[in-house]
Amino acid sequence: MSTFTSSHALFQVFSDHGMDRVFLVPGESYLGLLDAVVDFPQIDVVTCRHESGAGYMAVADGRLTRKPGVALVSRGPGASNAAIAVHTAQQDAVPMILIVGQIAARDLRREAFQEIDYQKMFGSIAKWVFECQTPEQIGEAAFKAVRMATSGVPGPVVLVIPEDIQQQPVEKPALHHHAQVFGLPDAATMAEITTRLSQAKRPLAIVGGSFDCPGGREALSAFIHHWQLPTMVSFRRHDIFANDDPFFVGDLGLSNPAAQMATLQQSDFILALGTRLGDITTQNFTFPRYAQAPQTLLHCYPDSRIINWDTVADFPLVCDPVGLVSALSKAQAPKPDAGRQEWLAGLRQHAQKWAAWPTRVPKQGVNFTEVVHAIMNRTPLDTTICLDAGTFAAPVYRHFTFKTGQRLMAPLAGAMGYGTPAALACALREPTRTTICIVGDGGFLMTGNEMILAVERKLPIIFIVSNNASYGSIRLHQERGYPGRVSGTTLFNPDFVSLATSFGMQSARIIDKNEIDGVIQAALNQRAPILIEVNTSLDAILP
Ligand SMILES: Cc1ncc(C[n+]2csc(CCOP(=O)(O)OP(=O)(O)O)c2C)c(N)n1
Ligand SMILES: [Mg+2]
Repeated sequence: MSTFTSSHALFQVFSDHGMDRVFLVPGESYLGLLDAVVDFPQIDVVTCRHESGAGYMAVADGRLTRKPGVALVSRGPGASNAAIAVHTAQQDAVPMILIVGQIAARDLRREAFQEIDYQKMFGSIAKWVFECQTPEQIGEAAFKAVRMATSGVPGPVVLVIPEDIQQQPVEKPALHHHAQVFGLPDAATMAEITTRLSQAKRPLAIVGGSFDCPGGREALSAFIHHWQLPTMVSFRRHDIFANDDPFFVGDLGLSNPAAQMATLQQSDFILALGTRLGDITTQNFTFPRYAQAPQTLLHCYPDSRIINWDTVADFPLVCDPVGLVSALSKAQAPKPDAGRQEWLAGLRQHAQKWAAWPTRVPKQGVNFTEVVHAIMNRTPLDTTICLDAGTFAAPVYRHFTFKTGQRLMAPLAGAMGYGTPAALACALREPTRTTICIVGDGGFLMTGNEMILAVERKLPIIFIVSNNASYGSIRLHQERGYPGRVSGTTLFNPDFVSLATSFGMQSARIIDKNEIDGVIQAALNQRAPILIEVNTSLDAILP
């Protein structure tokens, strides 16, 4: 690079923070940025087909790397298409930076061609929205974006850069954000926690996303075993704690049975570790009960905004959950006690009953639960399962046993269209792992075009499309609330197998349950991108 420009400053800061990939759909509003990235060969530029795909890939990449996933989009139309990813990053607590090219600074707020005031547009879904006004601000804004996206509850930041300030000479920035350090509670509080934990007769740990970091799961597992604590995972965080562990007692999700919840209410000490205790995990703020639970509540999360907000804790701990459990693992724990064993056994019974595989033989088509069962039986430990939103995913959440090493990438936001881009981002990062994308016929046609990247980059992803010719999840709700009045939920579909062939991919179709095992195994063996269309039964999911 001959002259160091304001756009170089942006990529310099990103590069200095180990951010080595950007996802984009180009636009004339950020030609300066596109030009500058040429001078950063260490940054992989992934060209996408739709800004929602680029945004979702950035969300998945941010979740995997714990560094902000970056998407670059054009003003107005591009930014509008990317909004779903900003929303998903917020709901999923994932660090992400959306860069938006903007109309020239001199024309701001004149309703110029494709102008949007992004502060207003993204103000309530992004952690921070900043529109740079001068070239000199860009490097500093990039630094603050990294800091904002990754600290506290991780989340999305939107950086808006007018086209006429992208190519001015500036000084090279030297800014580096180090992870914030949170101290552990003082010795007296730690002693009080261990005393109360030793005395607890019916303790329960609820564990969440903060353990999704190197060493996090291991530290958590050591702590749970040391203190012999029945453990539940928070909403869609199934892979935080091994589901075949003797202390695993299920997940807190959308449909926990009433009998299970009644037993859980009898706990006397809840440790909410690294979870925001959101509405779904807490079963609409009933467990732990809003605003003050009858149980002793320890709530540990590295953001003071979360602690003592919806649910008041007896031990409100704004610190690193991994550090906390590591410290508590060193304290003296009580000997196994018959009462606690009985409590654990009761909770395990509830979880196992709920997770038992059903056998429902549909009138037509394949029961998709059987496909999920085959995937579970045949996938290795280094498998990443990427889910879209829809009923096809229900058996994964309910019945799939995630073992140590297996990973779940599911949109906490319940956003359709996430599965395919997420699988691509995962396979780009970890091409030797087995990556399986499970998606419905509805969600697949939202972002499925991005699948071409698997062919371009030779990513051995298995795309499994559950085709029930319906927005099945909504049809299910419709049948419950308005029986027999089908409206707006039936889908007329293309031939997905031919579609995959036209993309230059292998493809297969499952129309009978006897084909499931063979097709899944063959796909796992071939280590090349493949799409499997499953002729999924709709009546198997309807009431
Ligand atoms: C972007 C987006 N639009 C709409 C919805 C509402 N929604 C949730 S599930 C669903 C249907 C999913 O259909 P499909 O992908 O075919 O999966 P199925 O439920 O049939 O298994 C819809 C429309 C959503 N969650 N996200
Ligand atoms: Mg469907």
